[in-house]
Amino acid sequence: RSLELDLRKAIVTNEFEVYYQPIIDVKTGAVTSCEALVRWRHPERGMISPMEFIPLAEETGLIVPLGEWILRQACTEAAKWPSHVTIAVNLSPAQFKSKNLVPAVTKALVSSGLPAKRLELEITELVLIQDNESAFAILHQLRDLGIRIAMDDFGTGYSSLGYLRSFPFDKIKIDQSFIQDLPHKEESLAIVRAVVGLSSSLGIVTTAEGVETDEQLSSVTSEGCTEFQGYLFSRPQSAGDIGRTLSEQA
Ligand code: G
Ligand code: G
Ligand code: MN
Ligand code: NA
Repeated sequence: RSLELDLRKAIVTNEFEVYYQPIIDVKTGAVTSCEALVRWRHPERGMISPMEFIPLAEETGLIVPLGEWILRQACTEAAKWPSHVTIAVNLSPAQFKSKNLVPAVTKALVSSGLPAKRLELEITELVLIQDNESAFAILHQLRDLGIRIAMDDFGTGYSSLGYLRSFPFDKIKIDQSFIQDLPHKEESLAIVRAVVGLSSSLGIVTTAEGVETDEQLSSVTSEGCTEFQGYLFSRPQSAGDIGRTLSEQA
């Protein structure tokens, strides 16, 4: 059977689960936010990575109902966390083209009771590349609701700097490929330094992604990144586990 048919069925039979990865304030060491990362427990194939099924969900349009489910799930879970912790949810380009994104986000906030300021949406440049006028219009509507907008995987796309001029992003997530080269690869260090400098002049928070070692953490700390995320602190955790992690912190 094709993976596409399985994916259609999996939405109906609820084979997905949302995991949460903590994001830590570099200065205080406290968890400030968690990123929602979807998992698929396939009845025969076991865990399937989002790297495999998200692209398929995008091609088939199934990312729209799946993305709405993830948003609802993530907001509902986050509403139970200490109120200073925010939730970050990834959005795909297809969700922007669906015309239903703003109502779906609003519904997720209303049904979960999560205040808009505790929701952050992560987008990549791919969202802005095709029809960026309508994408920017949607982003402005979301931001007007009080939701924060983060630019994800920064540095891996084509024309990130122009997008920073066109929209007031709240956060830049520096792609893990730059962080994992630190501190020895000079080019990566120079790029991280430049991105942090640029972001701080624009009043934008920076998150270093994919921090796996103490050496990388001390490097992003001395470069002035605001936050970090990565296996060094924690892998993505189930809803139950992240609930316990956060209540131990509080
Ligand atoms: O842990 P990780 O393997 O979770 O995720 C792999 C890729 O899948 C990443 O690029 C991540 O952005 C993407 N991804 C994970 N969860 C979601 C989601 O809920 N929505 C979208 N659009 N992408 C996701
Ligand atoms: O594309 P996006 O940045 O949304 O997805 C984040 C991806 O990075 C997820 O697949 C997540 O599991 C993965 N990730 C998070 N922390 C680390 C890390 O420390 N090392 C590696 N290799 N991957 C990580
Ligand atoms: Mn992300
Ligand atoms: Na990223």
